[in-house]
Amino acid sequence: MKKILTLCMIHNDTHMLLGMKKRGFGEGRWNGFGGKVTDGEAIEEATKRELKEEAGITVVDIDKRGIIGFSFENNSEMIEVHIFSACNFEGEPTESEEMRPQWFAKDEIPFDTMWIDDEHWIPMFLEGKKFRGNFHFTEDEKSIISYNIEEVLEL
Ligand code: 6U4
Repeated sequence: MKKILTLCMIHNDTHMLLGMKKRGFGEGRWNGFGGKVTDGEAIEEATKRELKEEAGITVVDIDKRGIIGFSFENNSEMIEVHIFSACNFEGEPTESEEMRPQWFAKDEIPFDTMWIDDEHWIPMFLEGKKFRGNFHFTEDEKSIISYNIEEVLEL
């Protein structure tokens, strides 16, 4: 079984908007905004819906930048996260039940309090690259058992 999730990184020249996940998968970590793609929904559509629900903002243009597969020890479920970039949005980032938004300088991304794969792909993201990869985690989601990540020209 493969579950498709979206993740959108909002950023400008100097800062990135992250949200503190208040509940559910990834609770207690800073992350981009996103969630599950529902039946019949296009991935881009789901990305925009989640931005509205989780941060109260509306984006028009999003750019797909990465696809990463995640798997966990002793768990047959595969997760595929589609990662997007957005620079322009309407509305004021607002705390929701799920996320507390905060801006971070691009050279002060809080990797210590993020998913541990993030430090492997966020630098590529910030360099404007597109990428594809896979990460296999321990059951407790705290360590990477194996991974690969590479720049691609097309997704
Ligand atoms: P609800 O809405 O409560 O049923 P929940 O289980 O909280 O869903 P959801 O929908 O918020 O999960 O989706 C999880 C989010 O976490 C998605 O935006 C994708 C992102 N994510 C999952 N694994 C990740 C990882 N290893 N690294 C990362 N983001 C990840 O940076």
